[in-house]
Amino acid sequence: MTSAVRTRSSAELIGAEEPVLAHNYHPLPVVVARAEGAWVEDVEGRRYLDMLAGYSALNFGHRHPALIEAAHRQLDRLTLTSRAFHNDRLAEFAERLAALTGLDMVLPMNTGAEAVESGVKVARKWAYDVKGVPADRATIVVAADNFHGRTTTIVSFSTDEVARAGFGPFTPGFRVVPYNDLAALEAAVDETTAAVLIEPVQGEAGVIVPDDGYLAGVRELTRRAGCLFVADEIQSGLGRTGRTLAVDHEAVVPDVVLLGKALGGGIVPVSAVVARREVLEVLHPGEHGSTFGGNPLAAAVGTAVVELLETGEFQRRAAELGGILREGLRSLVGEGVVGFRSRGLWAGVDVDPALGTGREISERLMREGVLVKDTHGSTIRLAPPLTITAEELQGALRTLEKVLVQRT
Ligand code: IF1
Repeated sequence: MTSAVRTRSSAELIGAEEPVLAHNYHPLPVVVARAEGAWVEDVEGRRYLDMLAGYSALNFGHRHPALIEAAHRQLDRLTLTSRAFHNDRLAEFAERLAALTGLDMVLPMNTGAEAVESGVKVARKWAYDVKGVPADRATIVVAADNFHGRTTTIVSFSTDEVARAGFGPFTPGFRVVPYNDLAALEAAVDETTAAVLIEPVQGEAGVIVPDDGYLAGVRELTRRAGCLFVADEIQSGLGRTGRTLAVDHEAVVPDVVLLGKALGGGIVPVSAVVARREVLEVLHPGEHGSTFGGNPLAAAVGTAVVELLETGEFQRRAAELGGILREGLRSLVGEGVVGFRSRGLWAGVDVDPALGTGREISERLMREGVLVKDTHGSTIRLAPPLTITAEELQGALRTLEKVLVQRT
């Protein structure tokens, strides 16, 4: 007997998740059913402007036609071989991604955390095989308030108790220094240091943009100390800040760049470690791997993403629209906004705590048709798709102004 497939309401779907889905998130009470461009639609047909864009995994908007076409084309040909065999998509993906970043070699992975973990392993192996650090003595210097993912090793060097508590024992070999502090960084680097691993802009910490010269300082300091500069561009990269990579704002070329999120076009998980040849050549067959890393579907979508970025169009849009975002936020300072940081189409907005928590502001915005995500306290993050129009962005800013004066 076929039961009629009745579409459950948002409320019914939220209720149905409760007993069967791990409670590792506290989502806003919106159930998205379809999306296109910068807009999503819930089960009841209500539309929302997506100002989170999957934490920058949707830089090209929901279902960008060129990316969907690349995925469909590949789905009809080949989806997975494992790396036990070659596939006809991977060479072009690696060539064009290396060229886009100005580096030499690519290690394809899937999630951002896998790229970070792979970067840690490669940096350590480089320290032993190339720099000559004694076995198991390599150290990696990271920044306080970092966010690099959720694996046990990665949370080992997190300074966020919520991300760490209950997951010990932790991986040793990491030193934590304040972000945006070159003197502290210099003091932490020594002959055991394999790498300095930082976000060029700290995302989860609230879109913390370092002082001009910080990234160039890290580059010079690591060059002088003979250790690697590993830039985690998983959230800041691929057009978000108005340049291909956030490090481009200071014309800095790291030894290793970690990419993810938008590299998969919002369709499949695609991440990568992109590095100088000397670094990735420390890996030999059998020493590292992944079932899905470099699969033909991921490579086809990743190549289409790189192709979108090769023209510079999205980077220019993020820079231009970022000016509108910045001006709009500046006009709200003193009108409910106590401060903000922005770079390109990415902003961390500190709302007056008297007006509510970040969560409460996010819920008010949701009721007005705009989706954002709070980070900590009363800070919300704005990271729309780079395909958003100026009118849509100005509409979102007007809505933010409206909810800041609401008390409900
Ligand atoms: C969650 C945060 C953002 C990242 C950077 C590596 C990764 C991330 C700079 C790992 C991932 C995601 C994780 C997701 C929410 C989101 C997030 F709030 F967690 F911190 F964006 F700020 N490096 N960030 O931002 O990539 O393994 O997730 O693919 O865990 O809730 P991933």
